[in-house]
Amino acid sequence: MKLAEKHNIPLVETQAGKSTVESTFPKNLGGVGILGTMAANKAARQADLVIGVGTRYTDFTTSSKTAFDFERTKFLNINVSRLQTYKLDGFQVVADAKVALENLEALLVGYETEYGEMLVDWKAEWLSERTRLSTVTFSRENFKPEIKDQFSQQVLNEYSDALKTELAQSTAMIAINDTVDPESVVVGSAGSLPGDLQRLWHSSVPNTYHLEYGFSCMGYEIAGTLGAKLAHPDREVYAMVGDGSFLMLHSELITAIQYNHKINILLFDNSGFGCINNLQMENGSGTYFCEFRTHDNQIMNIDYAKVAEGYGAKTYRANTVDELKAALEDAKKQTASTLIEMKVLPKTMTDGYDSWWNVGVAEVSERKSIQRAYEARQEKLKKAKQY
Ligand SMILES: Cc1ncc(C[n+]2csc(CCOP(=O)(O)OP(=O)(O)O)c2C)c(N)n1
Ligand SMILES: [Mg+2]
Repeated sequence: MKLAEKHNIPLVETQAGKSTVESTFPKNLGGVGILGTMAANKAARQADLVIGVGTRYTDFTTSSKTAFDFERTKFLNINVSRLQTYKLDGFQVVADAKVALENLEALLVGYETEYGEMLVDWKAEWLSERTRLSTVTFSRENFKPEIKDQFSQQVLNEYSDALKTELAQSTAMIAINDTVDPESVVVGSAGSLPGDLQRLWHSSVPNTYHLEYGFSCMGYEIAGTLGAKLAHPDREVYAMVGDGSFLMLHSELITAIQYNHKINILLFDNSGFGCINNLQMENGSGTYFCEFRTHDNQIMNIDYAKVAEGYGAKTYRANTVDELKAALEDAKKQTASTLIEMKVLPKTMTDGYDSWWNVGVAEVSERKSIQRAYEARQEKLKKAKQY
């Protein structure tokens, strides 16, 4: 923070690094890469030097090696793991981060980056985008551009009718951020939620954001939240979990009830593997078995609150922002574990900002849409750093 402040250096975050520095810190432009903010991705593209502090430069951080101007940008990698320092042909500094940064500070006396007021403007621009995302409303006639437009209006209306909701995921996410105590810990792992969390979640207290994004393993969310509770018995802990991840693994909810460690589960039910459905549809396959529909094509509306109630949790159903905020306030007062079920519309997660993910597409297909997606990927790969 000192270095960023003194020399006007933008600070961008990875999933593992988030909540090391408060979101309110003026030079903190938020998440970078595939799940990053517009502000952080702009700063990354314009940097001539990237100082990687403990980062492993995963595919998500580098937008599959397209996030930076590799012709020009150099990398200085500070890491306790020698292996990690070699990444992106970086200058290798095997050291403790704090010691290395303090040494760097001594060398930078009088230096200031050329970002100037741009950092202030980018941050302000992103905050207004975030505000816009906090009020996304579904419309029956005309869905707005912030809702991914892969499903037709008719299909979205069908979801709205089946799930009896008009709630957008990004709206719900920011409402939760506004309502839970800043010292509480949020835990996530898989689905579309990590993207919304990395872009939208503001941490104002250090070490309150815990994302398993090494493998993004579905089913980690509730188990990880129980772990966070054991580490922080005096804080509220919240699992951010999709319906797909919940179905895959939630048995630690029973362990939490059994041993009286209170956890809170925030279940975002969009009736499907939403992010995988996005990948299918963005890459020419169309929708393929990732919507939870019955044999006769009816959208499934599963009563997850009832499931958790059966285990002995205190449960809520919240399909509007007001219901959600009331449920969160009441959940804080409980001593037992809680689950808040939200029915959210598919395609209302946030989208990328000048980023790209190298997703495999079949090279051979009779489908024109897949052939086009394959060509587009090959084009994009030309711009990615090659080794
Ligand atoms: C153990 C495991 N299996 C498969 C995957 C691949 N995968 C990532 S997200 C996802 C679907 C998640 O669905 P859901 O939890 O409902 O989240 P949504 O995308 O709908 O927000 C799948 C199958 C994974 N990350 N982990
Ligand atoms: Mg889902």
